[in-house]
Amino acid sequence: MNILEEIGNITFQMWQKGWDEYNAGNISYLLSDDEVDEFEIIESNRFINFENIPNNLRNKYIAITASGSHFRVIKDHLDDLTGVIKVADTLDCVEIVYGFNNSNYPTSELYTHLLGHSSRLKVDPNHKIIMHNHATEIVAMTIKHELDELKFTKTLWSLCTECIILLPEGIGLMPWMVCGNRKIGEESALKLLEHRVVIWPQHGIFSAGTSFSDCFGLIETVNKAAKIYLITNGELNNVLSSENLMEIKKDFNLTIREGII
Ligand code: 2HA
Ligand code: ZN
Repeated sequence: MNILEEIGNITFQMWQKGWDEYNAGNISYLLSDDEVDEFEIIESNRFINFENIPNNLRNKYIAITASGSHFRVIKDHLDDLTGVIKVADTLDCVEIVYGFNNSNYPTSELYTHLLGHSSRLKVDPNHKIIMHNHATEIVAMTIKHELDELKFTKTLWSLCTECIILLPEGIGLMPWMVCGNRKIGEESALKLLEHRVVIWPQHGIFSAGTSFSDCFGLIETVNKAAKIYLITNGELNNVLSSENLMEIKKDFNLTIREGII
């Protein structure tokens, strides 16, 4: 299975979870040289302007979903609804070098994807993927819970034991912002320097990871905790205490984010 087929599979699974209504969500994947060789790369002369490209992205090839694509059907229209872009060597642009047939273009969240990859590559040499969707319970929790990053993380950690183990660095929580522009991309990329999960209140979630399963799993974990928060109506009587969390930290030898417990 090539990477675009894998994107088709995972986007369908995300839609099945109810996380990707209509055209919600986008995914991008940094291709290795070997993975690039699997595609018949073309010079399409279809460019997308992108100023101030971070140096560590120059000449990278990235597989990515199309703007407006419906995750329900991407797997059936891979050549239209996915493709590969190449970040220019010196110019302020990226070029479509595979796919995006029938006048399709990469996702409207291109800024967050590109700047996010740049951030993660600085802190994780194995980084590959940025994944975005509108996971329902996470969005609901941003409506009910105080929007303070440290308090939000503490609540998530305290709801189920695995949460602190999988996300010892906590989650990044953005203020609400208009989506699809450079500003939200830059702010998200700053969060992604320290976090693999970034939440956009009243919108959705981004995860960064080394495989589709890794990214999907991070979102599943946060969404599970958020679901528990909602099921219990935020009546947090028997959650994990700070002492319990410290026990987990010690036993699993975790480096956890300061200031939360
Ligand atoms: O592509 O999810 O954030 C649709 C979106 C925008
Ligand atoms: Zn979105």
